[in-house]
Formats: sequence, structure tokens, C-alpha cells
Amino acid sequence: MKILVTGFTPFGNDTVNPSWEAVSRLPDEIDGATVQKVLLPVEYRRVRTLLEERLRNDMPDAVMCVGQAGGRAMITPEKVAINCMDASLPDQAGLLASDLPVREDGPTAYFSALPIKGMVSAMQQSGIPGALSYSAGTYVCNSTMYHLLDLIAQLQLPVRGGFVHVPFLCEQTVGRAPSTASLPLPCIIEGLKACITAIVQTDTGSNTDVHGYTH
Ligand code: PCA
Repeated sequence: MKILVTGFTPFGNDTVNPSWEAVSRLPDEIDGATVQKVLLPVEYRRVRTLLEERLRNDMPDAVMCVGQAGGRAMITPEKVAINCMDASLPDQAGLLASDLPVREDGPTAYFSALPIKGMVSAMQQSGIPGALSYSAGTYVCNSTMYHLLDLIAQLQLPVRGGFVHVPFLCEQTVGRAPSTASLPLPCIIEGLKACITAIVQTDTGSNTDVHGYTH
């Protein structure tokens, strides 16, 4: 099977984004699955175009988007993406979204199609702090998860999609409040590897039939 894993560029005042730092260092193969890595800009709208290109051209079996959730202490697979963009920070294209829909007239929300509980268990069994999250926020990570699941639904693709938030890297907490949580990079990489293993182990191979060939 083929898994597309995305990370984001740095945004706000940060010069690194732990999502891309970790995603870019993942091996090219995990548990027999091919891992393809893609860097996404922190832009509400361009993400949709880029994801659609990747879905159409690469035909992955699963897509796991990854982003930074500064302040969280654990690696958190997200349950749900909502049709709302609302943040005090503009995106990298300068869009300041105040209670806008991700897609006009789109469904209120989409649930992750990834095995999120299995991903949390796999992380915990590897000694990595993982937990479920029931809100991906209302900034670009939430809209990215929404676009991904909306594209998969609209294009009727046999693809499992979802999103994982990761904490700050240790060095990003310098200058922040003393209680700011973080994880070392190797720990985030191991956590994402455990998530991918859980995805691979729940693959049914059903895409083979739909596309008429084996990925
Ligand atoms: N985190 C932001 C957007 C990009 C990222 O890495 C978020 O949580 O929305």
C-alpha cells in the first residue's frame, strides 16, 4: 500500500514546524508500505489544490496529514474536522478568516477515516505519549483535514484520510512560558511511525479492486 504523509511549513513566529521536521525524516517504507512525504504551505485555500493534485496523481491508499499543535503535550490523532475557519492569525497568503466556511454549503463536519484509537494504542505501546483529540481547532490544520476528507468524499476515492497534531519541539519552547509542553524530535518521529504502522495493519487491500490494479 501507499501512504501519503504531509507536514507544514513554519508559521507565526516559529522558524521550524515539528510536523515537517518529523515527516521529512520518516523512512520511505514502513511495515511494507511506501511512505510519500509532501510539504504543505499554511494556506487555507492552496492546500485544497495541492491535496487534490496528490490524490489524483499519486492515488494513495491512505493520507495522514500532520501539523503542529503548540502547547499540547501529546501526539494527538484528530477525530473530527469542522466546516469553519476562524483565527486571529492570518494564513501565509494573508487571509484572516473570521467564521468562514471551509467549503460553502459543505457538510458541517467529517470524521477521520484513520484507525485513531489503534494509532493511540500503537504509540502508547511504544512508550510514546499519544491521546485522542476531539478538536483540530479552526485554523489551517482543521481546514486541511476538512479539505482532505471533502475531496475524498466528492471524488469518491477509496482512500482513508485523517490528521495528527504534534507538540512543539523542545527548542521551540525557549522564550515561552515555563509550563509550555514539548517533545524531542526522535520521539515525534517514533510516534508517527507507530501511527503509520497502525494504518498499515488495518489496510484491507480493498483499493486493489476499485482501481483494478495493485498499488
Ligand atoms: N499548525 C496549524 C496550521 C499549521 C500547523 O502546523 C494549526 O494547527 O492549524
